[in-house]
Amino acid sequence: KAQKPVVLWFTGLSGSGKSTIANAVDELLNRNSNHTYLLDGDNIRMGLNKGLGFNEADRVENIRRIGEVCKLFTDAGLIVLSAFVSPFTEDRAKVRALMLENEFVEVFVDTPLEICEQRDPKGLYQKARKGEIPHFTGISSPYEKPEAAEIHLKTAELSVEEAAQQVLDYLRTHNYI
Ligand code: GGZ
Repeated sequence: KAQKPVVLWFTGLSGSGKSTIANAVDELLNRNSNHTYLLDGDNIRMGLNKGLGFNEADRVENIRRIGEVCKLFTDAGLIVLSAFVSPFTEDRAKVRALMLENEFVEVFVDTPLEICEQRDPKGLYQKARKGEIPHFTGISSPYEKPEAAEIHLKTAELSVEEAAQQVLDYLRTHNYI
């Protein structure tokens, strides 16, 4: 089935729903017979980027390597879904610059900090508040919001399925799928 390679770059706070929504988009794309690959902490920070932590230098290197992997996979023709906090505007811009024109679509998973902190599925915010996790995004490390993301998901107003559908609509409207 015809598709144009693209990176869907999900960015947002810990607990914002990046991975959950990216997985829902992945499932919809696969149902549509598209060829995809999903990158997240589970398959990158456990393997290729094992040994990188969360200080600024390590995050920069984390995102740089992920960008290079995205480049390889789009060269192979895939639709890549990448779900990392990626808190720094400059690092996201560098990945964008690595890709061909129109092969990078930024998806801002815009969930307010208060909601992420209320959810706190892994108890990380609570630990961060107690000072037990240094450089925690939103608490003791900055998150620079995208100013011009192609797709802005206001998750407080959307279900996971609606958010995923918004991404699919964008891909259809712009003839990626
Ligand atoms: C932010 C952290 C931290 C710190 C561990 N700050 O909710 P999660 O658990 O599953 O998602 C977070 C994930 C962030 O890794 P990324 O590779 O996406 O980050 S970045 O793009 O900034 O390199 C969280 C967990 O790892 N985690 N420590 N200090 N998130």
